[in-house]
Amino acid sequence: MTKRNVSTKPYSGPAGGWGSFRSVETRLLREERIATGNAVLLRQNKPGGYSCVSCSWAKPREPHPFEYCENGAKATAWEITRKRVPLEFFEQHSLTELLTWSDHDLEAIGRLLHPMKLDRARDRWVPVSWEDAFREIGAELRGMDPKRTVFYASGRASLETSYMYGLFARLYGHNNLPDSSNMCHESTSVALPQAIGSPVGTVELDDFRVTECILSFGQNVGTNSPRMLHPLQEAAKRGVPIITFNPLKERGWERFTNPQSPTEMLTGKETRISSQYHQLRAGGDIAAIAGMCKALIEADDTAMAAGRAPLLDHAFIQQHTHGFDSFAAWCRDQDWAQLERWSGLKRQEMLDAASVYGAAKSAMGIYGMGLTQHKKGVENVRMLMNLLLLRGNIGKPGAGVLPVRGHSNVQGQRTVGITEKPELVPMDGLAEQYGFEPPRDTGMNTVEACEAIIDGRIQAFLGLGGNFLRAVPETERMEAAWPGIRLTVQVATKLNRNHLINGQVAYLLPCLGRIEIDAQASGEQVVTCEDTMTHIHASRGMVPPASPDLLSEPAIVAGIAKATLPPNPRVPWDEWVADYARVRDAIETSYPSQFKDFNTRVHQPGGFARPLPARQRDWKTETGKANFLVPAGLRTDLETDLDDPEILQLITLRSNDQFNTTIYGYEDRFRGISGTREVVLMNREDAARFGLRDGDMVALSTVAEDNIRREVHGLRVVHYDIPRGAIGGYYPECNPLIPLWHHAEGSKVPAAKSVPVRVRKESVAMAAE
Ligand SMILES: Nc1nc2c(c(=O)[nH]1)N[C@H]1C(S)=C(S)[C@@H](COP(=O)(O)OP(=O)(O)OC[C@H]3O[C@@H](n4cnc5c(=O)[nH]c(N)nc54)[C@H](O)[C@@H]3O)O[C@H]1N2
Ligand SMILES: Nc1nc2c(c(=O)[nH]1)N[C@H]1C(S)=C(S)[C@@H](COP(=O)(O)OP(=O)(O)OC[C@H]3O[C@@H](n4cnc5c(=O)[nH]c(N)nc54)[C@H](O)[C@@H]3O)O[C@H]1N2
Ligand SMILES: [Mo]
Repeated sequence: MTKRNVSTKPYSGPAGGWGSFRSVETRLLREERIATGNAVLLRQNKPGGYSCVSCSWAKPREPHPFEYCENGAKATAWEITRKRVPLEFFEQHSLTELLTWSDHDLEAIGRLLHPMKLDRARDRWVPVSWEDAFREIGAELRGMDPKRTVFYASGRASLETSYMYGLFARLYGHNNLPDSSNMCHESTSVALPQAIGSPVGTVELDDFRVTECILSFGQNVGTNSPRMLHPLQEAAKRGVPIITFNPLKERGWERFTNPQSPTEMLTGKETRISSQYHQLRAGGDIAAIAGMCKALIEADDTAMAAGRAPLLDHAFIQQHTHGFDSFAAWCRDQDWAQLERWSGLKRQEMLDAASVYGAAKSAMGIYGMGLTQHKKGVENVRMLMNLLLLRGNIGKPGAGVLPVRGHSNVQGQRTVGITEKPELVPMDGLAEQYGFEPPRDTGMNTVEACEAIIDGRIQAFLGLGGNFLRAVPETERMEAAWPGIRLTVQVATKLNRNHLINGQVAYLLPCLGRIEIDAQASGEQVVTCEDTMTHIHASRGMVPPASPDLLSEPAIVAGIAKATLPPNPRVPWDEWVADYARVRDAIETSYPSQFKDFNTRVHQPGGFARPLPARQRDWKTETGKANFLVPAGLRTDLETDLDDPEILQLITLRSNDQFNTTIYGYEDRFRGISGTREVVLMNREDAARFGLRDGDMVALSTVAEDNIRREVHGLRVVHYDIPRGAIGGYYPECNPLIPLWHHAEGSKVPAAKSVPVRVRKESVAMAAE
């Protein structure tokens, strides 16, 4: 393990700029891929090229010369690295020893090359042939109760693989298909159908060109979807007001220098992104939006009474919505003192935001985990919809809702059946297409799967990518319960902590990554993914596979499925693996309206959009209208007692140098934190209150009444611009603090953005590193 220099100093540069350029080149160098890397990156997110394996941001019809960002480039370098993990590595290192390695060091050893089986007695991974692995996994699964098995998907696998995986689960006999979305935008998938009858965002890239106002809530653009900075910058240059609500000053929402513009790079010109930046309380969004709605509704009342032009879109409300009167009454009843208390904003700030929003003919609402990962994450999203509906901001140019999805195909996986909810899957169609009776009962989502694992009810866990144990809450109890599972199978590209903690019988199956050439019987294959704007794109691998021993994800899913299920001539696993276009035909048969002419349209530049009724103001809700939905109260975080000065609210964050549990390095450049992830970001006044200086070491412990001890030690205090009462720490290091039951009502997304904790000074000298 390398020694790192720790430094925590505010960063003055913009998002993008030279910092971004240097970062890309360093990473390619580190993965020994400078020449190939730069050539490969030129094909990223382009027609005929491959889709970035990082985030799910839209891929434009007419791409920029370099349609990639700093973090997309890091993800590419990480996948096409020249570093390899030979079998000797696993002879040299026991799994118990590897458990002491960091997340970064585990993945940094490079690409996994060979299928392996756990040798429990020797505490090591040992080689196994693909045939034996499939046969043995199949034999295990055949002896189990399908309802006691879990098939997890992480969000990166293609539409083709995901369709096959979901079908395999149902042919086998269960709907236990939790996915990373259960920890992410599930609050969106629950709230948007209630409000507008469509589960996904409605904004298109073209809307950025004409919008008159952009509202952003709880999303970190500079780190998590940097390519969105291009349309944001264009909008900002047009003078479009951008209003941001975030407890932290995230650099991407403040200012940006386009690293692809020679002029901007040479002159150091920055564009200011947000025209208003409101550092609200963590969990203050319902109150902040309620304040804006109240301001608009009351100003509209006054305007109407005086015979002036209204502020609300009454024609839209009349024709297209339901529940306006009770929502408006609720808003009028709110008290400014309470709104200020729960939002952490001044009344004037809410009025300022409302008046700019109220003057714009069109507006879009962008959001991320800052809304979804709260106890009231579903209400947060519904509240944003209420605000948009007041002015008819849906289904017209420049307007709409834009949840920024995470993994590059997480949205698409749901589209083709990765879900525990049978009502979202065309079960009758599948029954007819494949001649079987699919399970109709609701399966387990992520939190429910974790509960079942802790209770010892799960016999097998299959992971199609991801790092489940590291991503979920309640780390300690989950790690303790995991070996109680009989069979665990992980399909992965790189080694992670979940591969060190295994079931009694375990397999680690290495697969091709999306950037690699995938040659099958019919030739080189393309795969497809859906971006955050419901556009479906083809992706063609372009570098040779890390090893000839790797199989593609469709081949692995088919291999396990064939070894598990009785033969069914209607399910041509081998033909599908030989030619993925045949899988796309099958998808089109199952989802005829979504995937019409799939194999033809997939090569269209910019991809093709799935039909989305809400874009046409066609509301697939129970009322047949878009619904205003009154929240239960102003609070999002029911556990935190604001009056108890000892309790702080922990926000778990991503750094600029990670993709979820994949830790590329230790440079959170925009936040000025370097060389460590073991930190707590703390308001100076809070720190003083607890007698803590910058650099002091502390432990955090969760406040909960269930008598379970949850602690994280050895964190270094960093004085930071964060509202009083809130602290920031990194995910996944802080996941041991999150109780499993601390999740959003209605969606069960872990409430990772508001964990009530206490802080305690530790005596350890901080100079340890
Ligand atoms: N480079 C990179 N890209 C990624 C990822 C990655 O790890 N690295 N992860 C991918 C995935 S799977 C996802 S889901 C997305 C995640 O991308 P984001 O949705 O941006 O998620 P987070 O980084 O968790 O940060 C959420 C933001 O919410 C703010 N916030 C916290 N609490 C509140 C609150 O109560 N109210 C408001 N208004 N704001 C709040 C935080 O300060 C932070 O800026 O990014 C995807 N893209
Ligand atoms: N406290 C806290 N917890 C969180 C969050 C948070 O904000 N705070 N965010 C949540 C969110 S939004 C998400 S999406 C989850 C993420 O949870 P996951 O999706 O489970 O985790 P990742 O870290 O994205 O998975 C990384 C692993 O995927 C494997 N991998 C990479 N590429 C491929 C591929 O092409 N194929 C296959 N088969 N495997 C591949 C590699 O082995 C790598 O180690 O975490 C959630 N957990
Ligand atoms: Mo996510």
